Amino acid sequence: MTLAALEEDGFVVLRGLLSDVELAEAREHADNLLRGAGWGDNDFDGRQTRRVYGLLSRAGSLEPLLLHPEVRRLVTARLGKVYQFGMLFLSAVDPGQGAQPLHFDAGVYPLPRDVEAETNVIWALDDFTPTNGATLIAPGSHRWAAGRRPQPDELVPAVMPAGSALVYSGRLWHAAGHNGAETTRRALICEHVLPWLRPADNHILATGVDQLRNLTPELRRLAGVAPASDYLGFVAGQDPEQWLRQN
Ligand SMILES: O=C(O)CCC(=O)C(=O)O
Repeated sequence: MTLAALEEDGFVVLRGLLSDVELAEAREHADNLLRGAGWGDNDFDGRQTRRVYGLLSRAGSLEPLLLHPEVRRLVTARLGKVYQFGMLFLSAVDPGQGAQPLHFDAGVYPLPRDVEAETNVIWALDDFTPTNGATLIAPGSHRWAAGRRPQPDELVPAVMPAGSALVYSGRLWHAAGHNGAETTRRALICEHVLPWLRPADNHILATGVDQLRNLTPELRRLAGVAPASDYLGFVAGQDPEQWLRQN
């Protein structure tokens, strides 16, 4: 049912995926990482938005979110068994931040519009409300032809309680909304990309080989260490896991 909604509407909101403890721990870890992060220096990242990248070596209490089985079930259904993280970051949309420019995440790839190259998730670490910058989405826009852009009346805010996950197609038009509230809207944003595409973030470089060895095998695979198929993603003719054990 959730998969059918994701395919039909281009998004689905999964509520109540985290226990109170998991949510509290994720928020605390997010705050530690966000502390000291500066605002963006461009309109897309947000001049009143803080972003933190390079999460894999310090995922901590965010790891259960990155590997949540319900999200992974949907992503696997859309992308297949092998996929990798694309862009992965914490985002803190501070009060006063205007709405982000509309976009679809897979727009970074020169692919036909009907290819599902990405299935992504925005974890709400705070309640997402119409006033605090809930993500604006254009339902069904993942099926739109190239060149069609959403009109204002085609956008709805993805209102959801903290601990929910907005799972959406990389072809869905969306943007962070305007935060007119007095509190920050925090989110963990995680893209999942077909294994034969270059991911938007270079997780191998950001994490480093030594830290990659310390990740759980699943997180390491998703960092892009898993080959897309025999030979595609090998290191010196070897499967990367074997290479990591021997080097
Ligand atoms: O924060 C959001 O609600 C969406 C952010 C987003 O789509 C992006 O930065 O690419």
